[in-house]
Amino acid sequence: SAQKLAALCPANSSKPGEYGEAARHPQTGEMHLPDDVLALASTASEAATSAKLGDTPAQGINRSIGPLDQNRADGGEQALSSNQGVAIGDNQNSLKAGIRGPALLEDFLLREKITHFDHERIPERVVHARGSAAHGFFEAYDDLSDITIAAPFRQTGKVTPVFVRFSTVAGERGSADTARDVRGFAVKFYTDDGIWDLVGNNMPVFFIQDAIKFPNLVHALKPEPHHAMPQASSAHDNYWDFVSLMPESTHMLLWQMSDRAIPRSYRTMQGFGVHTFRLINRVGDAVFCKFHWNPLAGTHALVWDEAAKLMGADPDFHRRDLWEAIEQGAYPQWELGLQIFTEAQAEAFDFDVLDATKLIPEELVPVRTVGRMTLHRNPDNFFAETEQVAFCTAHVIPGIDFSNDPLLQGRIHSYVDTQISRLGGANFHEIPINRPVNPLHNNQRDGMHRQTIHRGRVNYEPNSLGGGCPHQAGYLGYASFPAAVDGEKLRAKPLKFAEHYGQARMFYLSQTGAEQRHIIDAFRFELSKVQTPAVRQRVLANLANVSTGLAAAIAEGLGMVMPPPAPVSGLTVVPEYAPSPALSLTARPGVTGILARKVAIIVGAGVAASAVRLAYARLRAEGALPRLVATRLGRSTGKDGEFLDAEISFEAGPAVYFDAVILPDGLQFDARDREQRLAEFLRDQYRHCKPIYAWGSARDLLHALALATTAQPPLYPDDVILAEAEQFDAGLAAFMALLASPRSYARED
Ligand code: HDD
Repeated sequence: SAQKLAALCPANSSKPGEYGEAARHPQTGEMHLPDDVLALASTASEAATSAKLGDTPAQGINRSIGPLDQNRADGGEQALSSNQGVAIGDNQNSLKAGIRGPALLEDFLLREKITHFDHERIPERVVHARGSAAHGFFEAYDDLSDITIAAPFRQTGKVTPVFVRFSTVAGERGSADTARDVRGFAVKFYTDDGIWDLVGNNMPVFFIQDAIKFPNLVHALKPEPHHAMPQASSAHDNYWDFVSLMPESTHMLLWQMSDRAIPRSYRTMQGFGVHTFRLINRVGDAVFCKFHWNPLAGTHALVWDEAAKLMGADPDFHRRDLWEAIEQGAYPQWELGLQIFTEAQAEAFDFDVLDATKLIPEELVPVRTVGRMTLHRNPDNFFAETEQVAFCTAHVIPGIDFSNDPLLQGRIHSYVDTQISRLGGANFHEIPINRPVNPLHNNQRDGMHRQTIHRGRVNYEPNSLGGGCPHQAGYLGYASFPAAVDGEKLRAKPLKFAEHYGQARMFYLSQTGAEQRHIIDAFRFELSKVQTPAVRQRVLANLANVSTGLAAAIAEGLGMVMPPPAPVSGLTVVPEYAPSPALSLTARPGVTGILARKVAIIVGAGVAASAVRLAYARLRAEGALPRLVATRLGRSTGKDGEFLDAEISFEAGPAVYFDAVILPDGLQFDARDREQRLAEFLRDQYRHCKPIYAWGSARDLLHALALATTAQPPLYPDDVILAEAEQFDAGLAAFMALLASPRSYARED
């Protein structure tokens, strides 16, 4: 029955059942959007777009998983078999000569199984090895065909399937998610005109200006070669040695030391294409473009102490968060923004748009929002999809072209090349997750692991024996923009590339006080791990050109005397940019309220159980994820005689798992909590600047720990809400409003 099926399926209705009868009929790739996505789509300002979406026949069809169907397998109610389809009668005992005798060479079942196991691993990505991914779709708000013929923007409401992989850069495949690091933000669009990969990061600038430096950057960043330490961290001598000798990295270092490097969730970070790209329209006109992804859940970060604790408490924190949000139907969403500008405009900027260490302030070129991406389906299999997906900057489609950014130019080569060794040959495009959803025909043949069975005798072009097919697509094919090129062949860079400090300073001055403080703390932490004083000095000397206040504060934390500023290239003057408010994380509070926010409600004997249930229900109704946390699992009786069943204990659910905490009336320290985990829980919630709500007698707990001020509503200067028992409702409403807003760092002052 439908009910039985629903019970077997996870909460996310876009996911097929995995067990029993439901698993035997995997859903087809023609996946229609679940109602809840459509409901999400009709939120406030986007109502008009959603109405338009309703008109398109393509609506809600995620064809990216269509090609995966034929490869998806479920073993439910099936017998074991070998790779050759031979049924296996005994999977526990190898074939032996006599019951206590040696194993026989002829045991082909043993040998097949062990051989396959021996070769289960493939090389991990040389960077971005640690990642998590999901399926989804992109919907265009407008018809952009006056600007580009790129398929996803061709028509209002156009839906294009996507597969998105988020990652850290430095750590190995099994490293912790919350390391301080740049995050990868790679989007594969399965367009009508082929695959388009937008392989970006969560920061809009990069460390270096030319791809030829990339191997050095990565060698310096990765664990040092003699002892393979540290893991997933830039806090070591080699890294800071390299970047201190590379002043062009200064701007990126400010981003890397900022809260951006410890996002709260993949769902709450921006993405950027970084480079300048070109968009080309039907008549061949081109404009320059930068790509921005803005999360509808707002931009939120962890604090460092929390990130560090999470590395131990849950190394999969971001992976789990993404997975759970999608399973629960709280689909992560981003809007795509374009900064569009002409070549003539670009020439007037005092930085070079081909220099990936520079961004274009939004005040200079506004961001036009052109569509929205929703991730609504977790992969079926991590290896087959998330591990084998191959993103390549060379994958562009008609309407999108490169600029001459020397970093991008090198990337065009690197990604295809790396897949050849990582995925075992030139046929990686045939791996199901990498296949385009439109048909492809060419004369490329053979090679390792070829899947396609080409028919016919003709494997060349031009031909007459095959009727001239497959033939050139002519004007319908990909056309590079005919940009004029002249000059000498040389190894050099443009003059504007020589200026390294102006935008770094703009970024620093655009941060709030708390954000600036976090940057200083991060530099202090990283540099205190650097053993070589000369390296620390060089970093400080570079930073002195950004802000003497910043450099001096770091020096003070390291117990160092400020060195003189590093010499600045005589070829340039450091421009003074006005602060750009859009560069602060506080600029994007988000529109999805408390969706998928995790709230701990601490329970135990004698609490106001009915009110707890009410709070639980209200939070659930708004899309938050409350959990009842206690010293021990199991049932406790409230002061009103109602029962509550604790879902998780303090050991298994430490404070860092949650975005906020509620302390119900009647709660007391539990004598069985000998390690004082509740106190530790509350101190961490406080230290990490998360909302705390206590009503009735539970306020005493906070007073006992000196965590509550005496401020009265409506002023809660440090996000600790205290309410009388009878004001539970008003307190809860104030708490939920805080939960929807960015953290307030007032407690750090
Ligand atoms: Fe890169 C992976 C992003 C510069 C060479 N890069 C990789 C991934 C992301 C980025 C998100 C992971 C893709 C995935 O999830 O599979 N990389 C960037 C950005 C850059 C950048 C935003 C600068 C703007 N990268 C860059 C340069 C080079 C590379 C300059 C080489 C010249 N990147 C690679 C690579 C990787 C990679 C070695 C490793 C695994 C892979 O490609 O598939 O080819």
